[in-house]
Amino acid sequence: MSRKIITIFSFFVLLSFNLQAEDGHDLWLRGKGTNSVNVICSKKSPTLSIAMQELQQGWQRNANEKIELVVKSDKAIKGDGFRIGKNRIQANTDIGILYGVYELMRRQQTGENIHEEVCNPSYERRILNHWDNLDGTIERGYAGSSIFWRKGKDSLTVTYTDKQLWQEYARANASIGINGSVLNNVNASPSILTADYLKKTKEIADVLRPYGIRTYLSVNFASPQVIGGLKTSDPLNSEVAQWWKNKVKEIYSLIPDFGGFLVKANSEGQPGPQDFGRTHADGANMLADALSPFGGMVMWRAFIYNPSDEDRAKQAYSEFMPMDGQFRDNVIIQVKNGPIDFQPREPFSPLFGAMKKTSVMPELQITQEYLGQSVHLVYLATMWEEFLKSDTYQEGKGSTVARCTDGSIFPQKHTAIAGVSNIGSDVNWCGHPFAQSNWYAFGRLAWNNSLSSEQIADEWIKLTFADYSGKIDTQNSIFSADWQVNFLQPVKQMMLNSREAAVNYMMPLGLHHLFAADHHYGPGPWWAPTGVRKDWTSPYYHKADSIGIGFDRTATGSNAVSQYQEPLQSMFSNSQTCPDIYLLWVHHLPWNFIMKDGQTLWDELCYHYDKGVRQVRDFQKTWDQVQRYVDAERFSQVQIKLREQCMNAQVWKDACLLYFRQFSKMPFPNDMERPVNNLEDLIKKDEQSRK
Ligand code: GCV
Repeated sequence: MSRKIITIFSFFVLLSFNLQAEDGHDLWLRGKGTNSVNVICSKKSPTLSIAMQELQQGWQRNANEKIELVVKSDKAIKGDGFRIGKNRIQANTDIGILYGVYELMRRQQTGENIHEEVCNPSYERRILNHWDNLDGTIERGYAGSSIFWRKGKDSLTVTYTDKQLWQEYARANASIGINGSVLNNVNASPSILTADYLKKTKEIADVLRPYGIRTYLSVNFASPQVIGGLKTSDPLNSEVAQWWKNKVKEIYSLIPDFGGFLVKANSEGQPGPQDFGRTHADGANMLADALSPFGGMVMWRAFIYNPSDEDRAKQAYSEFMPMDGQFRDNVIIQVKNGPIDFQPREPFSPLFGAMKKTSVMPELQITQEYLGQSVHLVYLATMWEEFLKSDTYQEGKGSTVARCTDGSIFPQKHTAIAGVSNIGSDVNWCGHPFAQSNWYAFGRLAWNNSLSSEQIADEWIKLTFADYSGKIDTQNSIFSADWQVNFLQPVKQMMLNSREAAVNYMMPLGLHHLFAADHHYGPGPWWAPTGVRKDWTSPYYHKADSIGIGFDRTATGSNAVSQYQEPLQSMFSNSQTCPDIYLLWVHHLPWNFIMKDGQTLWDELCYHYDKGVRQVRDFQKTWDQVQRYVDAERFSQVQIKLREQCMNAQVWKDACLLYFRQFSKMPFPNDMERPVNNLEDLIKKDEQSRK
């Protein structure tokens, strides 16, 4: 190495060591104020005090500027929206003021223009669903244990540290507009409704309230029997209905602004109204009647499927469509974005836009259950943007999922959107430093469902990595051209490509659910142990055989396409017009099927897997090149995780291609990098890991 190179290298290493180590706990709220500000607010409340404090701690414009906070109703402002100007924030509610303050702070820190503007939320309720169990574990959680619950003798004790953490959590949520938290897993323990747990729930609710966050609980439909001592939980039984009424009254006496219940019923072994010969509508309406006098809501999940002959993708629509219009107006049906589950890619669930007389809300998954968990760098906003902008055609062209759920098309009494949280007790909350961007992006999209994933990534990178020392000429200032070109741009591009890369190396061209076992992490296209439900095995989904690959959901197969509105139905049904990204989700096609670009299906599949691995290798290079702009702690965390992601991507590619080649019997294209693993070893390793 030449002397000059060594000098340059040492300079950059030193620079990166000079950046203060960051553990990521401050999330996107690292910005510190540089000047004092004169805040004028005529009203007092805990929420307004927070708003004033945020301004005083974070003000980055001229010293001693005046800013007015005005709570005054204005017809142009909806719900908790606000009117923002350089020196004035007006809102109908106190929480609207707080949101306006966070918006102002964000704009100051990201260098975005501030002109007089009204900002209204797309959805009335913007909710995080925590799949936290009462023993502190988190179903599909990859960032430590629950911040709300723990096991052991002190499980119900509330400490100062607990409250401090809940407050930080509430602040982070409020800063991006999230206004609801479901505190426990949808696979709900009946104990959550016992007096002790309700008392603890009240303590949590008290901390979240000033930040505008309402508390919700997941409930177990069999609670009247399990903790109430009743003989049945039949929703049409008057004693059962009364039991729920009493329980709801008890909850509201502790938590006057309680949001309501989230229910997973008759799904994956959970109890529900069908156990008593009743319908989902019977169950949901009974709970809705108990909550209604207090303004509470029921979020009833449509995620239901049985090990029946009917294609799993069809079941939610088949079950729920006949009940459209039968639900009370304080029931909202919570529908996962995809008809099967939170797969790396699926078309949108056909229930969106189809249920016209029932409120429907999207459920997204922030925790990366099927997308590399807290190891893979996968920015999910591109996936959510694709979903929200999908045209359902239900009320003509332009009936996007976003417009079908946010009240623009159907006059829903309530509008809402939920995200399954990726938050845990890890210092950086989410495990992977970049997983924080998914929490951030969920909140931003819930507030404004027309934001682009690019804008959100831009904001997040600036807030998470830029320098807020107050000097605008530092290396990492957002105003530095060097920082913009050599850090912001490449890192943003990496984020924007990351979901497609994961789809490429995991399940391209519409493949789905190819995981080995219930861990939902590594590949297992072979995974089909005897005795396991068929719809929980991989071959059920890919259907690879000597002829071809893919799940036929056209009229010659399960006809799931019939659940979509025209022109989607026809477009999906024809393999020549079906978008490549959904091809094998809808069609079983021969290995030598000719794709739109003239390649055979087999070659195309190979190239996608190969590309996915190369994309992650490029992410590694990108990250190494930005070392001097990142503190050593976060830099090395991401670097280590990218290395693992790269090895995992290689395993995904090798496992899937080597397995499928047994059926295709076709050679790998010449210019594709060869597998480096062999299939028998991968299968053996997978089996051993489960012993
Ligand atoms: C909470 C998938 C997940 C389960 C989850 C379920 C659901 O099946 O693997 O862990 O259970 O979805 O959304 O209810």
